[in-house]
Amino acid sequence: MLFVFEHWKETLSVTVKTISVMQTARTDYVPRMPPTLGKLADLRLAELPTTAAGGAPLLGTEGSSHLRELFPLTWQQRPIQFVGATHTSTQALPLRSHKVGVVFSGGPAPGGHNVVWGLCAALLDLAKDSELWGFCGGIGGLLSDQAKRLDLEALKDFRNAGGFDLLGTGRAKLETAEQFAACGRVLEQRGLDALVIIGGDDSNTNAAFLAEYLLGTQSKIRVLGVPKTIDGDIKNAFIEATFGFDTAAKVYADLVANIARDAISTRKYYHFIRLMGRSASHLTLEAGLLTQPNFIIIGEDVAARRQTLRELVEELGEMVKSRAKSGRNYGVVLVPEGLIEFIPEMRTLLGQTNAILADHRDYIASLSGFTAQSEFLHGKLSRDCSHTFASLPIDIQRQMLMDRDPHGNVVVSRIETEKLLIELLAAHLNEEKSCGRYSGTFGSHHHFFGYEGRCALPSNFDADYAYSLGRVAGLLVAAGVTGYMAVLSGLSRAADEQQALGVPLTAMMNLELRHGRVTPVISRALVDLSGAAWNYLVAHRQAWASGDHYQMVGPIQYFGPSLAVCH
Ligand code: FBP
Repeated sequence: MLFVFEHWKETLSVTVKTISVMQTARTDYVPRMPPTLGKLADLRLAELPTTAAGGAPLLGTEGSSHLRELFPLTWQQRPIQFVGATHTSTQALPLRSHKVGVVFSGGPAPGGHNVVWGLCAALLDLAKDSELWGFCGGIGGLLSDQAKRLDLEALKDFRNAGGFDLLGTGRAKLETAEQFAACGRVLEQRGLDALVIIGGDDSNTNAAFLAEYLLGTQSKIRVLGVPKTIDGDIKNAFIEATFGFDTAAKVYADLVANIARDAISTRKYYHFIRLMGRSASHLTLEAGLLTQPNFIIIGEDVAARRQTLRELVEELGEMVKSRAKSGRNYGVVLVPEGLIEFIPEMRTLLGQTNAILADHRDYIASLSGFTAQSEFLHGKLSRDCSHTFASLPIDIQRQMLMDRDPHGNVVVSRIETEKLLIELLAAHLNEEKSCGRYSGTFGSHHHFFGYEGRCALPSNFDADYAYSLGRVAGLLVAAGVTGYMAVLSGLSRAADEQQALGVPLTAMMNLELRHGRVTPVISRALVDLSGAAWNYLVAHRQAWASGDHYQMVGPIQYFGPSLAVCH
């Protein structure tokens, strides 16, 4: 290692380099994109149907009357498509300069810098004197007008790089009338034509509200969204994936596979590995299918079966006992980060705890220490919930009382569900042993992989996809629309068969209960329990549980031929 460094150091100039040889090599990668995205002068705008062939609406219409009232100006917009000059549509894109702001919002996802790069390149292709401004530190930085000018030179070292460090990010949201007004003022004062928000479901919901607000003030500033999140849970009839998911899943799969290889080498530990995914279990399913561990818990399946924590632990116990019979006192279990909210009694407990913490935040904060806080909580919880809370290990109880996220929900990345399962399973196996039903050994390790994947160098897929999304956002600016999300469809096909779309944000919304209020949000897509990926797991999980079918996927490959995926 030192040898490699010493050798490499000699090739450096006297100035200290801040990017590695690999990073430098990655900056040379040229993202693939649909050829139409490169020929802006030829592009035309066409409207897309909102219903499928049989007449069913392509996007959710739940609560549509309420949504129509909230978004009177943007509700009726239709999906649009950018097509080549040969298309019958006549509306050509005006090629003129634009002054645009861009901001990252929420957790980082590999590919973010490429969105900004693609956007910058598209704006400059539209007109050489276009300007791009990046707001620093997320929506908070937008509100306090922290911005910097971005051009291709400034973006040079960020091409195909992971992270959001070009601008930083944050989880601040636009909620109050004052915040919307402040945001409008900042954008007006800077003379911007448009703002592009690169974010997840909540950030794009914010984008929809801001677009509606600005239209209502007669402002000409447009607001556009780009679908980002490693969680992969913005999906619908138009959106096939969020950028960042592919890279994060592959990073986690590499780590999981290495651990599985250790498990089968040393044959003495069960590894419980929690993988990120705030709500949906997509990352766990994807990493699981790539690596074939012994047990893959999918939150959506637990909820569909209304499986209690005890039942889940018993099911894990059956797997451990059966493997012990064939001398296998080791294994790998994947746990989705959001599991806790899918277990019925835990979901009820979290709901009540969130409400109590929201209603009595200051009083609870004034109580000194965990014992006093938990006594107060017990006094407010229903009998069943109080019982469930008391049955949890003390560390988990503490974690459940920690600060909430900006939506008032527990921060699941801080609840160590993998430790909870290990502790309950060890107790269960002890009981089984004392009854003579188990004679194996249960040594365990716990892991949490989340932050390891969010800022990795993007895979070629994410580098390409994110760059194209940035260019589509640039086209939407040129088209003069507002309240739209940049979309690229046909992702599994060759670049020249992919299509650039704009989908109205309001069309993706549904109503959810947040802080006890019915709130419009972009719908989160959960794991589809009738989908191909889930069915593949169901068909193989028995074999994976009893045997050792671990697959080594290796680290992400950036160069060389791509391999076919077999499921
Ligand atoms: P986004 O939806 O904002 O992209 O964030 C996703 C995520 O990575 C989740 O998987 C995870 O629960 C969460 O961020 C953790 O973020 P934080 O460190 O801010 O709690």
